[in-house]
Amino acid sequence: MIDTDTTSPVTRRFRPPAVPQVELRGFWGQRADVVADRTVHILYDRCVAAGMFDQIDPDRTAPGKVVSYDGGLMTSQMFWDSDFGKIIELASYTLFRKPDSTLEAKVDAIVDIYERLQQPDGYLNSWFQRIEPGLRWTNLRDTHELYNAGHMIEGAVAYFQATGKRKFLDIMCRYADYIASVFGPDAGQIRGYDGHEEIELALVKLARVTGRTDYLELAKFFIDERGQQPHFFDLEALQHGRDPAEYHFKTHEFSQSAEPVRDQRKVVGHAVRAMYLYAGMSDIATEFHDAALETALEGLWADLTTRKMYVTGGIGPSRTNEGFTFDYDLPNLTAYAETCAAVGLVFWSSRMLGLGPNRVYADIMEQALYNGASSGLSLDGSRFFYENPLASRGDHHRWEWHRCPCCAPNIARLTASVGSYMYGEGSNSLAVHLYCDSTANLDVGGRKVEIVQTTEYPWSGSILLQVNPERGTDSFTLYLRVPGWSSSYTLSINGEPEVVAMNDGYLALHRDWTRGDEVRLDLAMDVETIHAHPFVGDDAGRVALRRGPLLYCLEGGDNERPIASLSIATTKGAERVALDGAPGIVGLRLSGYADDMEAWGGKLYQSRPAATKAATLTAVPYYAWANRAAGDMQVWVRKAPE
Ligand code: FUB
Ligand code: ZN
Repeated sequence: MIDTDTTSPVTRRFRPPAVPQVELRGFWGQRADVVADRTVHILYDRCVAAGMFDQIDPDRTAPGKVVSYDGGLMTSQMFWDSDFGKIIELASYTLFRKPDSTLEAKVDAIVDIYERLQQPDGYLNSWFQRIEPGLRWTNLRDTHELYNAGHMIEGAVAYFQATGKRKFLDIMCRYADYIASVFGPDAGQIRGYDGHEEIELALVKLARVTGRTDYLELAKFFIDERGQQPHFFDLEALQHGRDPAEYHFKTHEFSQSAEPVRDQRKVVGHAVRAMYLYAGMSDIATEFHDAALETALEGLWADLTTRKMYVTGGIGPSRTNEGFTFDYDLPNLTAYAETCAAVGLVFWSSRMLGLGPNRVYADIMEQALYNGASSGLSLDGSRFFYENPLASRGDHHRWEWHRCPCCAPNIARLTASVGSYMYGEGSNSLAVHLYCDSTANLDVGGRKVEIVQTTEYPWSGSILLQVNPERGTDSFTLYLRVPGWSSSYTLSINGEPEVVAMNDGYLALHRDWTRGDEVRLDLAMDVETIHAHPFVGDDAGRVALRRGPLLYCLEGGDNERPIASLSIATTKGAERVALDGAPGIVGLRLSGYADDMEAWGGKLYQSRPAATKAATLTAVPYYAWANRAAGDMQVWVRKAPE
């Protein structure tokens, strides 16, 4: 059952807690520490080195166009504001976790720069104020103007929540108010939207933190307008002297605007844009109880997760459009699977949980989070992947900086904010979506409840939750997710075994909770093999290894080479092992075969299969690959008959 709270200024279902409400320890605590100790400083320094401050600071000479155009009308320099927005958001989370006055002063200085840059009418965009003045709102299709605003709003909300400082939030409210005056259905307003979705979900965050429902209305306007005819981007091009037929990406599917969003059932175009749009749609469906949006989202979800998603939760196989192609097109070696796209899938799935606990969404959120998104950040927090292939010949390496630096701050801000994805707060219920050693201070319809999780998840499926209502005793429903990958589970409360009906993959525990109540959930966490749909040609005859939420892969450094010559015999007797050079990470050792290459010789073909010899295979979690010696890698491994 879905909770509603009619006393709230905006209609309420389940909402995520703010990041500072959840103190992470364990797996995500360690990752969040790496990001706080290292990544956030590295990213700030790289923004300095890339000359980004020269663009945003009105007291410096503007640098001109310094990043080359990448086809069409776009350069990543146009969205440097978004990089600052993401870095402020990231720094906010890390500052809350680890106060650092030097970092805080740096963020304050960026906020001061933006305050000086902001125009009297509220407009704020360093590209159109300093590099291409006079072109404000003339090419929403290509230039990321509202996308930049969205990321800066997200940064402002996070900074306010982490530090209590309002300055950036006020700046961004002024800008949002100005945007609301420019865009809308009335005469003299622009009836349009951005080519790169982002502002929609950001406005929902702004509405939730300020209680301003007009920001929700603006987000809904952008969603409702998308894909209407006559097409806004065609009208805009004509109005500003461009030929719509010369659009670089040829089709409005690229920006999910080929048809109105409520009619959409196929996931198309640029993957990150798609995820950000669906995330915004989910928020609006949650806030407005919009059944037509829900229907569209369910169709889009089915299309993505049954035909277009890698087993890692990576999405968007093609480099050409940074996005989707056709059904079951999931090549491994050439997978684009941009880090931001998997991060975006986490955003979308988490927001589907606003509609109520349902593991259909939480399972995919977890799959993308632990695998296709987390692979984007090195274990030491200093290097990044833009593309996340599922196989490598040893030539795919992490980079330190990219001329399109979107992925690095994206995976870093997600890593630092995992706490907010773990729970949903309802008016008379709490949902636990993800497990991790942690302490959360949550809100149940205005009442406070602390949840302490003690667990070694994801290495173990044993979870102890202590429930501590502030009132001493409180009555509400605690929803616990039982992941789809777990073949069985046991539940006990205060040591007494409990049998509770499962709805949509969640156990609904309704009772009078008393401070100190203990819930123990033990999830079976077996090593299993996954098979792909027969139409995924690359994966035919192959299996992927999974244990709990983690996908595994074989890396050259741990195995006989080349790993293409290896096959898995069985997962029976698979052992958990420590890995050289990856402390704290659980590897898997299992039995298999290696092709006998000496016996094969130099031939290219022969009329019988290669002879094989027994081999021991060692697998590493996919998120942790490419952190030790460079080498080849495969997620999908040939399966030998048992
Ligand atoms: O266009 C902004 C960001 O840069 C996109 O989200 C990424 O795909 C990259 O193109
Ligand atoms: Zn990216």
